[in-house]
Formats: sequence, C-alpha cells, structure tokens
Amino acid sequence: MGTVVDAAIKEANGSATEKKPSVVFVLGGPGSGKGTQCANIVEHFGYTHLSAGDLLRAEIKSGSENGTMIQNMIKEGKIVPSEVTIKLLQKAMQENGNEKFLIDGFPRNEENRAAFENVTKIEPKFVLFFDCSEEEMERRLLNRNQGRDDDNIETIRKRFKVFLESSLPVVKYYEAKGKVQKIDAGKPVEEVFEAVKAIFAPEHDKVAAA
Ligand code: UP5
Ligand code: MG
Repeated sequence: MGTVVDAAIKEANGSATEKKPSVVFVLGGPGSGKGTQCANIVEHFGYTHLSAGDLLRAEIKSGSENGTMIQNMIKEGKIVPSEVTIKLLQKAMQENGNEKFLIDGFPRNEENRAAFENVTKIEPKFVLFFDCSEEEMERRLLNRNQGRDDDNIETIRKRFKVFLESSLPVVKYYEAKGKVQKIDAGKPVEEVFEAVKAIFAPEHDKVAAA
C-alpha cells in the first residue's frame, strides 16, 4: 500500500529525486591504457566512455574561445582549469542520457576532484587505477603515432611529473576511502582486460539478475 502515492510524490518532486548517473573514474599515467581499456569496457558492460582529454581536444578543434588556452596547456602537460573540464563533462553526460559513465583521465588533481563533487554532487562508485611503469608508458606514447601534440619526449616528461605530483594524490585519496581497484597495466592489452573484466563482471551480473 502507498506505493502508487509514493511514486506520485517522487514524480512531483521532479529534480529533487532525479537519479544521479553512476560514475567510475578511470585513472592512470599517460599511456597506461585508459582509453584502450575503456573501449573494451563499453563494448562489454554498457557504459558510456567520456575521456576528459578527448573532450578538451574536441573543444580545441571546435574553435571555441578557450581553444588556444587549452591547446597551450596540453602542449605543456598542464592541467586545464576545473571549470572548463567539468562543464564539458556535465554537458556530455546530459546529452548522452546513459546512466553509467566511465570518466577517463579526470580528476587529475585535488582541486579537480573537489570541484567535481561540489558541482555535480556525484561520488564515484569506484576508481579504476591502471598502474604502469614510466618506461613502458614512454615506449607506448612514443609509438602511438596519432599526431597528438603532447606525444613528444619533452611533453611526455612533463606529463609524468604532473601525474606524480598532482594526480597520484587523488588516487591516494580514494585509496584511503577503500574505493580503488588497482590493475597491473604493464601487461598485454588482453591480459589487462581480463583483470578489468573481473572487476566489472560481478556488478554486471547483479544488474542482469535484478
Ligand atoms: N597500449 C594501450 N594498452 C597497451 C598494452 N596493455 N600493451 C601495449 N600497448 C598498449 O594507450 C596509449 C598507447 O599504448 C596506444 O598506442 C595503445 O594502443 C597502447 P591509451 O589507451 O591511449 O592510453 P591512455 O592512458 O589513454 O593515454 P593518454 O595519452 O590518453 O593519457 P593521458 O592521461 O596523458 O592523456 P589525456 O588525453 O587524458 O590528457 C591529455 C592532456 O589533457 C593532459 O596532459 C592535460 O594537459 C589535459 N587534461 C586536463 O587538463 N584535464 C583533464 O581532466 C584531462 C586532460
Ligand atoms: Mg587516453
């Protein structure tokens, strides 16, 4: 009894009870394989992949007023101001309409993390962390050949430094909250995905059974 009324009240309250999307942050150093593995996760587990870096690169291409600033920051391996990145992520989530997102390469520093939580009120379900040695990441980035402005040895070194100084503390923050799923990302793509699958599959089974 009362369930119909409850449902009506919920509906009348509208946005107050609107369901927040479920978010997994995918973090790891430059070239650790975030994009590669996200593509696999999308294919198997119905998530939508949002790469913060891809959104920023699209913003440069679109000729937006922030384009030149973003381009300069990426060339230097620096972190673009939170408000710019968060706006792009929010817009992409709203336009997409899925309720499950992989947010790849964000948050990259403490300020990114706190601002995202404040603005969206979304806490990640968990954080997938791709752990890989710098030697391996450097090799991958120098071999990538996709014309990215930041895949040159000078910028790669800067990206590694920013990752260690600013992004790893975010992983540590979530580790302290028991939210990090760490993956050995130095192995071949298929092996890494086996480890990734083991994390997503139980959750997927639960949803399928519901
Ligand atoms: N590869 C992948 N997995 C492999 C494996 N297991 N074995 C062998 N090879 C493997 O992979 C990189 C390359 O390695 C590919 O050629 C792949 O085939 C191969 P990829 O999956 O692309 O790795 P990924 O971790 O996604 O590397 P990426 O270079 O995209 O990581 P970054 O974190 O550096 O780049 P991102 O695009 O996220 O950010 C770029 C810049 O944008 C940042 O430096 C920053 O300036 C800016 N930015 C912000 O300011 N704020 C943000 O929130 C996000 C980005
Ligand atoms: Mg990437």
